[in-house]
Amino acid sequence: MHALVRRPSPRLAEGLLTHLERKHVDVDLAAAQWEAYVEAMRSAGWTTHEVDPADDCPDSVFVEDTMVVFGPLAVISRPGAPERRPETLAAEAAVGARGYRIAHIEAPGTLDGGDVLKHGNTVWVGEGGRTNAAGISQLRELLAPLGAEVVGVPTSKVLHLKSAVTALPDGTVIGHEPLVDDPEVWGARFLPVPEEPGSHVVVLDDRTVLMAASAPRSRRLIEERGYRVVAVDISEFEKLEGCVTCLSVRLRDA
Ligand code: CIR
Repeated sequence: MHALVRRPSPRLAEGLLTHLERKHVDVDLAAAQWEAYVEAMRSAGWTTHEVDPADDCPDSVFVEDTMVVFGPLAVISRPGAPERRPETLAAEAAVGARGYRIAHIEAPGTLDGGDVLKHGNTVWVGEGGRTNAAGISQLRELLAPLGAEVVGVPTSKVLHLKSAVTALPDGTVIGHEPLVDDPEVWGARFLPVPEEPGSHVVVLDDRTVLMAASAPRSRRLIEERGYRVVAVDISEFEKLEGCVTCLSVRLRDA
């Protein structure tokens, strides 16, 4: 199991904000939290590969947004925020070096990896501030030959679809309901969680998920369903609208 990560920029504190007020970001603490996040992945059996840093891009640590990986294909994104577009270059080189076939989202399409939730062959894509309809239809065409069904999901209350919902290994979709445009998209598979960061999980294996330490009540709910939860403090990234999912790209299909 392999994953891409990217060391935070010294300019992290200048990261973009859409839904939050700017708060002081402690860049040294962020660096320590990032190391602990990477260590948590390694302890769970993942080999991490660093994408070359992009020190001029404050949001580059949120490496998930640079691509969508499905089977043997890496679709390099065209981030909705123009400031973030230079981030994709080194990310493409890193995933290419791991043997992935490369495709690109092209103008006028925009798409951020944080808007893409995969489970099995279903790929839900948030259409909102960062990802547009053209980006979604390009992704649909690129993934259709691989057997993926791409489903567009309106996303107006949060930055990215995965700021509102993610999936447990069994396909249960967890979300903090006030931030989900339409939970009916997932019908009976939808499980509400009591805290916003409680809706963010990184699946480490069939029984284990990584979560933010800021969601203890949601953590208990997930543990009651039989999962082991590894919790990490990512407070400095949360101040920049980042969550556990955005800090890595898992390549286990490679
Ligand atoms: C941004 O606005 O792009 C960053 N400050 C946060 C990106 C978080 N990424 C994610 O949720 N996938």
